[in-house]
Amino acid sequence: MRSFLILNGPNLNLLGTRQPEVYGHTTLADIETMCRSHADVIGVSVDFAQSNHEGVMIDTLHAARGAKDGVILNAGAYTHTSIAIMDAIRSIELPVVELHLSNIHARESYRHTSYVAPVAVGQICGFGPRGYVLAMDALLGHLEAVG
Ligand code: CA2
Repeated sequence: MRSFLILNGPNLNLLGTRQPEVYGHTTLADIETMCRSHADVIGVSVDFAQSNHEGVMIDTLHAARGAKDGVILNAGAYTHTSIAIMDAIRSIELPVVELHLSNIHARESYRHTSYVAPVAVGQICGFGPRGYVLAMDALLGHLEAVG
């Protein structure tokens, strides 16, 4: 069975509790439940994690090397700033799908740059919580295509 890490970055623990006009009413726990039930449908296992700390996220990515088949990463605002996370993704030699709830390209210009994008197999953004399920299908499809 293929094994995915779904890693969420800073402030995403607040989903559903603040700024619902931007990020909606769905909590991160709701998203985890959605991912786990989709994992059962498509026959993969998932680890679901969140951290507000760049170094912890990097440690979690390092631990995925050799232990997971791929990563779905919503790096939050670190997407737009973190060369360290970009380097970590490169170092783990795993396919990473970049994910955002919002359409980062339709928001402020400082969100248009992604340090994750150049080292990801692809990016899904703008579809809200359903993007996680789309990302799981995309990652599995990618793994099946590359063998
Ligand atoms: O759209 C996304 O998923 C983002 O990764 C979310 C990040 C943002 O910095 C990225 O540009 C796009 C922010 C997550 C903050 O989540 C909050 C949720 C509720 C209340 C406050 C923040």
